This record gives sequence, structure tokens and C-alpha cells, in this order.
Amino acid sequence: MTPNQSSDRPLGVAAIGYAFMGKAHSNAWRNVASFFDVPAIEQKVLVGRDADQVADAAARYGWAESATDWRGVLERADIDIVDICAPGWLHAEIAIAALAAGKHVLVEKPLANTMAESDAMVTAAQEARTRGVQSMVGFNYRRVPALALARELIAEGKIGTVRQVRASYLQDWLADDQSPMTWRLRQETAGSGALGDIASHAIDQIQHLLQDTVTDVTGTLHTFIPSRPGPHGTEQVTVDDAAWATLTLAGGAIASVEVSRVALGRKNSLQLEIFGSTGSLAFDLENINELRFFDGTSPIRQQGFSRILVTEPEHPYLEAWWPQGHVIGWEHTFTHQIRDFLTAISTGSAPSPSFEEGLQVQRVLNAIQESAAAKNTLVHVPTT
Ligand code: SOE
Repeated sequence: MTPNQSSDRPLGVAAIGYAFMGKAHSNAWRNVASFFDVPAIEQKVLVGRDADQVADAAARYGWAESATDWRGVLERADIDIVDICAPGWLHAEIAIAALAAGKHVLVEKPLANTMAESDAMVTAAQEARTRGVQSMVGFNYRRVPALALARELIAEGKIGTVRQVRASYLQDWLADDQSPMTWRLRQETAGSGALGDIASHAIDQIQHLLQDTVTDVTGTLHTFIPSRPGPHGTEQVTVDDAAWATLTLAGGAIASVEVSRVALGRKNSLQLEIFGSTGSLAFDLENINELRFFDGTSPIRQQGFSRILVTEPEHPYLEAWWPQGHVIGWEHTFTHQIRDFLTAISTGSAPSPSFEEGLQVQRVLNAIQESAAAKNTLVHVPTT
């Protein structure tokens, strides 16, 4: 419930942004109640800058209306939830205004473009929480069933004490040097490049899987293609194409993170390998339904990575979908995310990842940038 909501009507949802993420989130809003037992919602309004395009998207994605003025939408009493799918430079302004207006907020990752914006968002979220208004960051890979299972297995001690993690997130959509400029390649709109866009997922996963916090980092950033064709001629790229980092966690584990948007042949490959004292786990987003498990306590003659097909009703989120063996996909992670967000709202509990957790990822990203600027020196990640 929200402070605004009369208890007998569905929660009214507004989404801001209708591009890639707006489409993925809309799909999830549209199907969540068909599969999960969640409070009733209504897809009230989709907001975007171009009136014709947003009207078209709203009609296709199941929204009752479209609008171009997000501020006007925040004034509406029939809107209880605001889902921010707009680019990073808009996150702070919209989220802070929505929370002040008493709307629950889901915001796409990364939390914001700068530390100052992230801090301001956390302050707003903490104040809103005292009024029963909730907020969450969209690190959707927390809701991949195989990764949720990995977290459970680690917490149950199935691989012993985690010593080492290898994380990589490789894409190649920018490998072509004629690929045009976008908002994702300008520092003022995206904050950073591969670092904020995809290393943020890897860092969130590492901290989430290990239930631990990064304390120190080293980092290297690289821009392979420093200028690209824009609508009015060549433009400078002001963010990284690729990033490398080493992380030390409070509990003693170490991790490596390697991300790229120019890794030819790798389309959207998030890989995680977690090595513990008695076993290991391995995951690859390109095989989203699978988790590999190595049990170092089994007799040596039968040791080897086994493949867990994560489609059983006993596995996280899977009971709601299809009979065992009937695989699910990338889009389902967004449905799970909205399911968890709505459940938290209806039970009055704080959803996770909170803005505080999003801020912690920002601190790690910021420390990696500082390390890269200081030629890969060790940088401590502050906790406040
Ligand atoms: C683009 O590189 C992107 O869409 C990210 O922004 C998403 O968070 C990731 O899931 C896939 O790649």
C-alpha cells in the first residue's frame, strides 16, 4: 500500500522510458500477475519525450495512456509506483521527486551517474521509508533462478569458504568503430561506459552472492575507439569501452572483474565462477537455466563439474512457471524483480537491492575509476 492509496483499488503504475529497458519492464508489469500471487496493479501510464513514439509504445506494451511530462504524472493521485527506465542522468531528479510525492520507486541500474546524485537518492529513500514509501534498484540478475540458487548454496556452505571469484561481462555491440554515438557513450549522460553499465551487474552479483562487501580495489579503464560518428559529424567518446578490476572483500575473498563492449563474438556473456574451500560454482548467462557445481568432498574418482538444470519447482521462482525442464529466459528476471518489489510493498518491508545497496556498488565503481586515474593503484572503498 502507499500512503496515497485507498486500500480497495489496484496499485497504479507509471513507467518512465520506453526504449530497451522500458520495453523489458513493461513486459514484466504486463505478465507478473498471470504467474505470481501479487497485489493487483494497473499499467496506468508510460512516459517518454516523443509524444508519437511513446503513444505507440504505450499501446503495444499494455499501458492505458502515454504522457510526455513526468512531473505531471507524479502529481496524479492514482499513481502509486514509479518505474524509472530512463537513462542514468535522469535517475536522481525523477526518483527524488517521486519519493517526495509518496510514490514507491523502482529505478534501473546503476543507481545514478555520480556519487553526489547517489547520496542524495539514498537520503531521499531513507526519509521516504519513514513514511512507508519503498524504493529498489533494478539489478535484475539477482533474479536469475540459477544465480539465486548459487546464493542459497553458498549460504548453506555447499562450497565451503569462498576464496576467489572470477566475473566477466563481455559484449561486442561497440566493436565496430563506425557504430554511432549514443547517450551511453557520453560521460554526462551515462556516467561511465562498460564500467557503470555492466561491471555494476558483476560487482552487485559478487557482493550479493557472497553476502559480503568490497573494501579495496584496483582498476584499469580503456577506450579503444575514442571518437564515433554522430548526427552532426565525429564526436568524442568520453567513457570507457572496457574495464578491469581486482576486488578485495571484507571476509577475505578476492575477485576479478573484466568487462567489455568490444569483445567480438561475445554478445551478452555474464560469467561468474566462485571457488570455495570445498567446492565451486560456475554460471554463464548464455546458458541462463544452468548452474555448474563442483563438489570437492565427493570421491575423487567421480569428481567433476555437474550441470544443474535450474527448472525444478524447488528452485527459486520456478514453481510459478512451467513444468520441470521447460526453460525460461532473460525477460523472466524482470518479472521476478517486479514480483519481489510488489511483495515487499504489500508486506510493508524494504525491498532489496535498496538504494543503499545501489550506493555501495557506486562506491566500488567510483573507487575503480580513482584507481584507474592513478595508474592502477590500490584504492580503499569508503563505507560512508
Ligand atoms: C546494455 O549494454 C545492457 O542492456 C545493460 O544496460 C543491461 O543492464 C544488461 O542487462 C544488458 O546490456
